Amino acid sequence: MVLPESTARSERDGSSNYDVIVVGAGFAGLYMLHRLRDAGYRVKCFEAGSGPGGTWYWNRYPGSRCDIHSLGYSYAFSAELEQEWEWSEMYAAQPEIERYANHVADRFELRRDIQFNTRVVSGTYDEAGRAWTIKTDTAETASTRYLVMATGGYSIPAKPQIEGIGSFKGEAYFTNQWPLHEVDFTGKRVGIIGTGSSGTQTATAVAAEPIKHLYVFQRTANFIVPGWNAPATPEYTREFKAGYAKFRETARWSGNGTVFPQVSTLPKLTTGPIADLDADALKERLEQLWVTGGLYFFGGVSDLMTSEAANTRVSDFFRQKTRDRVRDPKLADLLTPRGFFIGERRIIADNGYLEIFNRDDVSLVDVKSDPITAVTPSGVKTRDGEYPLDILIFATGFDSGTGAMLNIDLKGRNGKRFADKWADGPLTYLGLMANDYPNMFMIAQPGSPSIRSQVLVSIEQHVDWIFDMLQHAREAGVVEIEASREAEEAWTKHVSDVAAKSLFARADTQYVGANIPGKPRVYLAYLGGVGVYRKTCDTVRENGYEGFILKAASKDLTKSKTWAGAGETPLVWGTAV
Ligand code: N01
Repeated sequence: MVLPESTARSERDGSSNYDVIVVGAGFAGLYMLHRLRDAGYRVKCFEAGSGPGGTWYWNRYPGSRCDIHSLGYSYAFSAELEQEWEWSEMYAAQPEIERYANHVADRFELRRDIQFNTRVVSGTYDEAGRAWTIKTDTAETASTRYLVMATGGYSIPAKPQIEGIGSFKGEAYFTNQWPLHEVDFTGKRVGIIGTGSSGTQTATAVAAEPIKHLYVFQRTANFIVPGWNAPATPEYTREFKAGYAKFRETARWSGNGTVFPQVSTLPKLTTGPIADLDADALKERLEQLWVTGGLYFFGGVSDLMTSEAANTRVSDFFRQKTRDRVRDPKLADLLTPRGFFIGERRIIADNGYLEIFNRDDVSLVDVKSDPITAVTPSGVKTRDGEYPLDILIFATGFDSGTGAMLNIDLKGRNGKRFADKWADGPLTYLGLMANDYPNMFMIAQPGSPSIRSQVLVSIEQHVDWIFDMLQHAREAGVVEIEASREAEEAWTKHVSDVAAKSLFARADTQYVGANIPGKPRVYLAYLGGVGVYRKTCDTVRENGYEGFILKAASKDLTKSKTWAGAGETPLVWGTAV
């Protein structure tokens, strides 16, 4: 195999020069490393954790579980891997997903090029050398022509602004930085702050432990749909695997990448709009959504995010279902979401969460009406009460989307700080690159479907696209790739225009940065849908990488600095199952 010039050079002088440095060994980083190394690039991956898996490594809290069928929430790039890996449950728990990440690392011999326990803290672009130099928290330095940020959308914990947060004398944990050791809940008074996906899963699992008492501190009640987790039976697995090719292809061109499997052991999901259905037809469709469970009704109700009438019908139905599951009407009322549309905030797929509130040793503390005023050495203080605790768990979310990119001190052309570039919100072309930051790619970051998509679908699409671009660069002798300012401006406007058409951009959610004080209000993900987005990226490639500035050693190979545009983009995020 003919190695790229930089490879040959670095192998000769033994320096830490790479063709590509990949930051992060989550699902994005693992696949990027695999593709590039297979094609002969000299690649190094740095990972802060002690093992692979990224988000699924760090979020090892009790009850952590996937809420999309695991046979779908897995890599599609290898038919052998697809067939050989056996999921034990329809919705796998974190330990099994982490085992899967480890299996992938072993099967494709990725570990030898991953340096674990090493966090990349900075990256500086050298314009003359057309290369990046990164530094790590282990005081290492390495250079690379290309930098790929596989840093995830949910990597940096949000820091709750609560007085005295560090003063608690008992055991304190963040769900997204859960320790590797076992936590013993026996006979303990446990408090959980936060009732998003992480908090509700943790609460359900902790309630199953021999605790003394569990206090769930809820500020906002979320929409809860049943997860219907069950063992992955041999028939279900066999049938799913037999239909893999079609399933994967449908997901690639779908709305948000989440596709309900057409497997005979599962209920059938009908798709289409519901705003105009008559009462009987509506009831039938909504009950079908209930037995289907999970997050699939984004596909099942195609007008969910564009029609207030449709959304209200679904929202009211799920509100009633919540009330039906909780015996005490006062508690049921507190647990019922109100004031926003279903889907605006992350929907929660539960497996018995609401029922824990039918027990005497579990209490809901409504911190909307009685706000938390402080964490004290002995527990949590609210305006009207005090809750002594042995264990306090923060399930308080993430600096979503932008957090990880901004956590690394990146300097592009003329030493320009990336944090300054994104000070008013993310600016990208296709979510893949940013002007003034040549040779730096991003996987599933803001400006792409990212945190509002089935992220494995998004990751594979990005990795394949970046790989094609690097192959093109290699063949054409390109040494510098950069998003043009014009294309970046046009794309960023497009992302914002598409979001403005959706009901979902209105609420104060993590998706607009509202959970982090001072974060600019920008819809962080592209809502055109993964299929539309894929088509757009493919067209850009077919048009000779329009919108990208491509420089060979002494020649400008740029085809066009402008992006031709996506035309009229239908809002299909919630459609196409
Ligand atoms: O975080 P969140 P998450 N006082 O931001 C509350 C993915 N995920 O880790 O809503 C009191 O959703 C906050 O209250 P409010 C998934 O994509 C997937 O749960 O701001 N409460 C909220 O209840 C998801 O979108 C899976 O009023 C405070 C909670 O903390 C993403 O990760 C599992 C507070 C934060 O909820 C993030 O989910 C887990 C305060 N000071 C996660 N500060 C699955 O696949 C914050 N809160 C199933």
